[in-house]
Amino acid sequence: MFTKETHLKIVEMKKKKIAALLVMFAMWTAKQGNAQPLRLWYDQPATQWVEALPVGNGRIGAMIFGGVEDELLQLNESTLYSGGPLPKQIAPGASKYLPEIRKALLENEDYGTADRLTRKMQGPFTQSYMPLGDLRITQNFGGASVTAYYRDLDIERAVATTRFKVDNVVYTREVFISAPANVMVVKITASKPGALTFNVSAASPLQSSLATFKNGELVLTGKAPAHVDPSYYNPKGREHVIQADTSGCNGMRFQARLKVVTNTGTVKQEAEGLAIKNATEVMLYFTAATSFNGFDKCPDSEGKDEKALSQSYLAGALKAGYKQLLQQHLADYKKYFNRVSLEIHDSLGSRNPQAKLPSDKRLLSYSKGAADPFIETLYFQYGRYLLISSSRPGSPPANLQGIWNKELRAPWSSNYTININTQMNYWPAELTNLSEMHQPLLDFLKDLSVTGTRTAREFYDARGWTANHNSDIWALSNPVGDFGTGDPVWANWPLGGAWLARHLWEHYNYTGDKMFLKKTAYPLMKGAAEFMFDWLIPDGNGYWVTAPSVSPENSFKDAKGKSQSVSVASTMDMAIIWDLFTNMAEASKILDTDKAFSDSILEKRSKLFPMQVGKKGQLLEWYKEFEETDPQHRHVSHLFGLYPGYQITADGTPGFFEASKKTLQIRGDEGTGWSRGWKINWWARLQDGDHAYYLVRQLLKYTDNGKLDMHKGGGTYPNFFDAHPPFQIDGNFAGTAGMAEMLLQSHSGALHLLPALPQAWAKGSVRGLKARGGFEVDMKWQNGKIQQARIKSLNGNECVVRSAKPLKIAATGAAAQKEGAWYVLKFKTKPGGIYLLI
Ligand code: FUC
Repeated sequence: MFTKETHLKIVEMKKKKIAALLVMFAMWTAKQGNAQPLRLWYDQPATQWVEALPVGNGRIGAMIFGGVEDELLQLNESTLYSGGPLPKQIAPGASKYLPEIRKALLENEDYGTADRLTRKMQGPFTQSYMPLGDLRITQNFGGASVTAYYRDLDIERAVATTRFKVDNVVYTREVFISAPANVMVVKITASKPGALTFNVSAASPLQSSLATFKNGELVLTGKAPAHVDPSYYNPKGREHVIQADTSGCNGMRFQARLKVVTNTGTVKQEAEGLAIKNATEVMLYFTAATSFNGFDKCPDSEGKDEKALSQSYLAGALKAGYKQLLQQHLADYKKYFNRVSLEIHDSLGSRNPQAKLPSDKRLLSYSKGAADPFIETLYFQYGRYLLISSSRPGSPPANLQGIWNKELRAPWSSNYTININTQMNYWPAELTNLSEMHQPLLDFLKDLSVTGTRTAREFYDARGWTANHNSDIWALSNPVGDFGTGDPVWANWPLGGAWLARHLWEHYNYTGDKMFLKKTAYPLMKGAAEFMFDWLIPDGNGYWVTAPSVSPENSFKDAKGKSQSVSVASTMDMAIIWDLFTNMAEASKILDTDKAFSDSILEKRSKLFPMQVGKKGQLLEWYKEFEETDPQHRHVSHLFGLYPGYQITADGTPGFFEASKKTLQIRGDEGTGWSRGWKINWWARLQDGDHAYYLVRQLLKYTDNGKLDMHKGGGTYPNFFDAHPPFQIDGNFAGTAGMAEMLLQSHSGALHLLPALPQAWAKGSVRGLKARGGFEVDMKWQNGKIQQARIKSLNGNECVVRSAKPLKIAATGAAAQKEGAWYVLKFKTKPGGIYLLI
């Protein structure tokens, strides 16, 4: 008889079985784990910057060359910029050109006049991100031969090691940069007692002076210029680097400090540095601080006390000592890094002959076609490593080069380009479980909204806030171009703030943090929406349009065949506004606030100038079917609605979904690093795993700086930095995000498991990816099909899972139903609940 007891027994047995399955699953993913250690390693020192290895804590950054007799650690501090706060007024009266521009565009289709007048609506360029200096360790071996050379960057520990042998002595240098202690630690050892004799010194390309002290301390004190022009702006007769600003605010101060600690040998003070003799183990503790005191404070007259700061960081580190610093660093770093693991099955595993190659040669061999999934997982995790190392709460957002820059006039000022690059830096943040690393960008938006409110009023006669093509640590938001020399195709583009605002919304989506939505996100999103509300104008045919409008940074041919860029309602403009208005309305519903405003933006949204499909079946980039000046242009801005937006989906807008595919086919797979990175994400959203994978391989194409094709030469440097070329970190981040997007998507109301799995990734597992709605997802798959998924519900929201193969909930047996092309499984969850799907 089926008694209550039998029933309870069955329930108990089932529970045990599920518990056992969960344990097996955990063991399986652990075993699958990283069969090969996640390391970049080399058998020779770096001979150029893109071979050096990056370490960082969001604040201090170092590029380690691993030289034997001459070791170079090129240093950065993430707040060190030229310039100072922006004036309250930039170009009074700039908005007065708008009526004339709009008349030229809407009444006369006179793009030339519109272009000419739009140039009058420009302000200054941004300032530049500065290098801090070089730390040199010189060890003279008198030409003795070096054997067993090895250097690596262990991204599971965020520790870099250089090791070599001279005269039978093994010398080791180990470097890490601790975020909790804000200090870089270099541990130098010799295998033979007393064999360590070297000099350490520091210098800066900025105005600076070095002081050395008897107690083994070295202090580099300096000042950033009051102004630095972008590297691409070189009008004759102009000083491009201005050290002092006698009429306004002088530049930022900095101080870097290093202390040598050793129990063995001697430390001697010399004019150029410190001389260490006959030691066995030596610690170098290095830290740095600047006088940066916020985007609106003069870093000189209102600056922080960089001396006191650097002293206190160093004192703290010395008090803690090496052992504790290392422990603290590892605990802190691993807390973030270990949240996600990815394994793509390699049938040869560690027997793969590629595994014996140093990382640069291995990458080269991979880019010539070798099957080596480890390179892909390494690249994926390297993106996460770079984000943890360059973007920490309290630091500025990661810039065009993260935090690693050696040049006074770096490419594009190593600043924020917000028509794609800065946003791209943060694509992996939420999805790959690094929500905290998103914080610097979200905090920055508060600053940007302050200058952006002035820009909205002064340049566009509108409420709310806006930002254009570029920004910097001073939260510049005006159209750049130095008052008229900029090309509107990039300079005049007031959509940057609205695009950035979606990061606030996504942070809420992934975390479910309602307090954040209410206090931080909503007011900023609303300000961005108010600007767009005012910026839209009627086109006379019943639609709301933007004018002037550009599609970054592409141009078209007008009726006379002349290249133009300023027109009306570019597809990207409309897509960003649609995205913002949609998210805003949703946020207002969740918070139960501002219904009238929400209704008004939804009303405008319903009459936004629509997306259109052109003669070739492609999505149109502009409001008319113009001929493109460069049909293979690296920007494909009109696909914003496909990714990062979600206006275009397979089920919701199948026509535009197909047109997006056509657009990408016409554009081709070439491009800069970031362009290829974006394409991975687009093909993932188009659910074409093999095409996405092809682009992964394109992005990982080895490049060693030999040739510089600025527009189509994207790839990966020997140190796995993304090559635009030159180096730009955005491609690294887009690559990581894209690989995750191939495995998990959650933008259209469901957790889509393995939406774009390529044939090359037939077997594998992933642990810890995050999905919107507050879920953490582990999966394993085989023969291209999902085997099991484990979903942790963080907030107790209802979970909708979409997959190609029918899944059921192990605990209840509830099975997925076929819906269109997919199987869909819906279930209620409890906060903290774990659900095994088989
Ligand atoms: C945009 C891109 C360039 C480059 C620069 C930093 O202007 O078009 O390719 O990435 O940003």
